[in-house]
Amino acid sequence: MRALITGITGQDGSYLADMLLEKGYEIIGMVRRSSTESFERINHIKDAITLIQADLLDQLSIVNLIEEFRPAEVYNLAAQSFVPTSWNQPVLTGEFDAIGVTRMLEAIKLVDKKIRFYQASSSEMFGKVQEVPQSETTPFHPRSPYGVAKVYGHWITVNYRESYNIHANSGILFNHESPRRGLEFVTRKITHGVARIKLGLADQLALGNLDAKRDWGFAGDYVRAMWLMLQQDKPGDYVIATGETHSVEDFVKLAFGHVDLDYRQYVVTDPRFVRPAEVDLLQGDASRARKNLKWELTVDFEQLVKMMVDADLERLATAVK
Ligand code: NAP
Ligand code: G4F
Repeated sequence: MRALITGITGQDGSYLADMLLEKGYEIIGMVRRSSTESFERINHIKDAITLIQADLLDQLSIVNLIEEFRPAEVYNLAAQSFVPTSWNQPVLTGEFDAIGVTRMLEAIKLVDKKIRFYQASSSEMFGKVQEVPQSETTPFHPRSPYGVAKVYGHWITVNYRESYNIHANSGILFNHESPRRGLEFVTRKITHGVARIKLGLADQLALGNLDAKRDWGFAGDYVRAMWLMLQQDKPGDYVIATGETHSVEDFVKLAFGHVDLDYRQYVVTDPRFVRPAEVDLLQGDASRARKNLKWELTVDFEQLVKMMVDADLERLATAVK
């Protein structure tokens, strides 16, 4: 089996590549051209995969890639994935996260409609939530240009499934984290900040809205759900979530507590990190995935927080030695 992963240098792309390699897949990773290569998350598997330059902004590069390698499965994980950037770069975010999906689907339609497709949709599409918990039938109300672009990406995936009979799947994934999470996302910002404070490298952590609530899971569990969707006879849409919700403050408290620190002495709020429109509460209902995909979690919230703090402590302690 050959799989193409866009966004292979990202958090999810790297975990998915790890998992597919273990299953015996041949992996083609799509990377965009950069003056300096940043393959930190896939350095350990670089010799076992094939990296090819192409860009979500460039239709022909995607067609050529799919034509040359003819993958059986395509996982479209590449995106401008940071919500605050989407207010500063709304047009670019739309190009990547909305029209980019159409470019991927057009390439599949042109080359071979039997290629199975996974689209990385997001719980940000629920935004100002219309019900709690959110499931596949909950109406969308996105609150950022990122969320709006992802709604487009979701519906174009559904549309190509219905119009051309493509095995096109939309995974509506709630927040998922890991030691490989980007440093600007709140979980990693917190665990990295805790490690720096514990090691005496910093004395403060500036955050935005501590009241926002998220349904946080472990990325390693979520990439398994992506693969499971593509192994089903019928394509579909699936919410992937833990079903639990916790505030940013809960995360902070647990992360500082894990290294015996009282967060109230270190955390300050900074209006720079407060968003023009917030998603106050996310909590997913993954019943469909549990029933149809037999998908299950292996890491709970507390284990996730501790895993991330421990990983940052170890990384920083080694770096300062
Ligand atoms: P991430 O760590 O930010 O990775 C994003 C990836 O997209 C990187 O490999 C990046 O490449 C690539 N990329 C960006 N623009 C590109 C372009 N124009 N052409 C080619 N590649 C491009 O994101 P993630 O957390 O792994 O998330 C993966 C996907 O799931 C994203 O679509 C995200 O929106 C979605 N999602 C994530 C979550 C979550 O909680 N993590 C939840 C729901 C949905 P560079 O290395 O070159 O920057
Ligand atoms: O970690 P975040 O930046 O993630 P956000 O906005 O929920 O988006 C992530 O999850 C989505 C799935 O729901 C993905 F689609 C998306 O690609 C991305 O992976 O922020 C989480 C919460 C927000 O409510 C934010 O306002 O944390 C709050 N927050 C508080 N202080 C902060 C901060 N967020 C960041 N990034 N930095 C802060 O200092």
